[in-house]
Amino acid sequence: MICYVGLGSNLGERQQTLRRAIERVKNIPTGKLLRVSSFYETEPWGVVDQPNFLNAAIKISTELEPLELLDELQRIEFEFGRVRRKHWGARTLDLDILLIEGREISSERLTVPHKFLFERDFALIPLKEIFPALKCKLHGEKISRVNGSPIDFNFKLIACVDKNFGLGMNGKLLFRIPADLKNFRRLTLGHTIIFGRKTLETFPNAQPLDGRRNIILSRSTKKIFGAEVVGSLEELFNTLNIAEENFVIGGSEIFSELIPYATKIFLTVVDAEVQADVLFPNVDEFILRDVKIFDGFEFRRYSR
Ligand code: A4P
Ligand code: MG
Repeated sequence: MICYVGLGSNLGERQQTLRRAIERVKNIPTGKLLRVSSFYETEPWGVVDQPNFLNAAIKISTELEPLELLDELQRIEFEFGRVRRKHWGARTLDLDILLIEGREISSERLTVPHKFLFERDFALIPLKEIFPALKCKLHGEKISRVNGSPIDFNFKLIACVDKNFGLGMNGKLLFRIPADLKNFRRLTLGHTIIFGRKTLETFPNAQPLDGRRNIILSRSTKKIFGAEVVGSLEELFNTLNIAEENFVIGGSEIFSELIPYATKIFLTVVDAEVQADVLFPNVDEFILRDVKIFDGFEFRRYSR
């Protein structure tokens, strides 16, 4: 099922809490993070003598039943130090199930759509950002978009695949097409490129690429001359600049980690079917905006 979850925090390091909670949702059994909203600074609704909230919304898919999902979300709230005290009171992390596609639920533990969803702009505005077809009217609550969501890094994914979105085989790329390599260089030169250690091995002499800020996302912290090494997405977010162009260039694991936060995808699709052991992740959450057809391949550009 497809589900929209609202996040709120008004105690502690709110931005870090939301970012980590969003990452944590990836570990829900069968859970997949599909899309993430901006972060919004909002005035408290209901009980007003408490600090401002930071609110956001995410879209996820899961094979769990709604109540099992609620259990998982409450477990995450608990891990983040949430203590249930005052109703509508201050909290480090609140996760509410806002909507489930095609489902309405009214039981003791769970009401879906969330019972106050259509009364609260702090939930509607982030939700509408990732679910533009939602019909709702707003109430003029004081809400401002603030930087801090991982989507603010404007990650651009760039790859060359075959017709079946095959990306690589035995640690190697499937294709080396001069026009594609030239396009890759043109797009990324002067900007930041983010990649995994196995992708480094595919570069000439396994060396970082010139003329770009090279950032390697890797569990091993072994130093690489000419590149920065970060050990986690949180560390990556803390070193990146939102004003920069941040290109994600592979491999498949890094694409999968960052695609929920990406705003654009540049794909060179080669008109061939080749055996592959790693695939580019599903692009269904993106809209194909532009296709340029050449002899034997095409350049595709997707965005949200
Ligand atoms: N529950 C029923 N339906 C749902 C659902 N769709 N999603 C039950 C999640 N939980 C649901 O929630 C109480 C019980 O609601 C849960 O045990 C679950 O079985 P809770 O999180 O323990 O208590 P709560 O959060 O204090 O109550 P509630 O009614 O969930 O409050 P809300 O609606 O979460 O409101 N102002 C701003 N600007 N931003 C905010 O994020 N949040 C609140 C809390 C108040 N004011 C706010 C914000
Ligand atoms: Mg709640």
